[in-house]
Amino acid sequence: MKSKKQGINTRLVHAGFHGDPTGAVTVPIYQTSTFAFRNAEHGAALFGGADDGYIYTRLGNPTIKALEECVGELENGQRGIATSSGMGAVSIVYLALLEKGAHLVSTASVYGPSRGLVEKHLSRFGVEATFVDTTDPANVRKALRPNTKMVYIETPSNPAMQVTDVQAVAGIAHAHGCPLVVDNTFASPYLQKPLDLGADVALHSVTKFINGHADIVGGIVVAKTEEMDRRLRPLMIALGCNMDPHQAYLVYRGLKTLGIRIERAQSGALEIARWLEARPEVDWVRYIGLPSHPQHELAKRQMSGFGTMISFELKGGLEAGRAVMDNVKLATLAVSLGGVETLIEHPASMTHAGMSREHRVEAGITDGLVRYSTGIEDVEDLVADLEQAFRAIPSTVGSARV
Ligand code: LCS
Repeated sequence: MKSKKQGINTRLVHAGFHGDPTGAVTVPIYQTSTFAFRNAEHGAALFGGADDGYIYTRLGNPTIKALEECVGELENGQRGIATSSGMGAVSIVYLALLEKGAHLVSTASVYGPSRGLVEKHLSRFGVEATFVDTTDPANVRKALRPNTKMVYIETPSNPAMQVTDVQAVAGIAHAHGCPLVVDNTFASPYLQKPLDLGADVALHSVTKFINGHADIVGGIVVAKTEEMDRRLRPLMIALGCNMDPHQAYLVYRGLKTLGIRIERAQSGALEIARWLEARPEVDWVRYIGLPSHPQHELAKRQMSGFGTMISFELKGGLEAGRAVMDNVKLATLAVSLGGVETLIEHPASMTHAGMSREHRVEAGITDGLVRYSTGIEDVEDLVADLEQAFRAIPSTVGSARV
């Protein structure tokens, strides 16, 4: 009984698993590279598509398929296409939907390497890109060119926390005859369903919320239609950026608790964001659940919650931010996000260091921006941790800006 009408937490626990011949109650790890054919005719039938069984793990595997079906169902799309990393998912989409001489329009505050892949690598094949502030959909319309083949947005964006109106941008992209791709990593399918809002493709770094336990790197792409799936899936197979069965098992296991993890962490995030906003040392806080966030109303309409990510800047700028990052004891100073453990990092010198300063500033990533990924620890402990770290801000930095 696994209908799409079931609640999201029911689907998180059950979707993708259809039983196992051994009676296992969840999907086992089919740790095998290849699958035996019953005879030569069977092998030929599998390759010819007359039999949809398994051939070779790069092409498909029962453990990976369980995860792909589950995420596909959560996103209300086709079965997902699981990849070795989130960048694998981004690569598939770019390579499938762009061609020599093509142009794409993308969010300026996109994850740094998603921009780098176009500017440093695809540019060698004549691909051009325009990065704009997609919080104003009119900027997308203005950036379109006759050779624009794809609109790619990240919402909420990493780490500027800018929210883009998916429905409005989908309308603009479709009127131009090109697909809209949404990096849904920061929201997860629990909080936002881009395909329901008009996007053609949703993708994730499953390293983050979907897995949620900071123990694997992975990605997934979900197409809205069969036709789009037929454009994308062959790229995963050809590039060889498939997920591994053990990796898929861990992600599928982590995914079951996505709802309870997000509900808990986002209630903590709201408290921490309010606490930060009230502190005299803080210059600004960007949490989409705060009414002060410029796209708070839009986020309320297109998401079912505000998530767990907070960006803030201290009045003492980078120097003060460093003091906090060096003195937190419960939050861990590390990149990545979306796990059960709270992480803190400095995008300008870490995750987004590969971007030029000009591009970072354009994307809202100021030198002093600190990113905080709220975990599921007790919020009183997280606040106490920040409070003691704030005491380490040298009084000499005062309100000086770096
Ligand atoms: N998309 C977004 C929005 C991301 O935040 C990341 C990784 C990726 C794609 C790529 O996924 P990966 O290949 O790493 O699985 N973001 C990271 C971050 O903010 N810190 O470390 C990685």
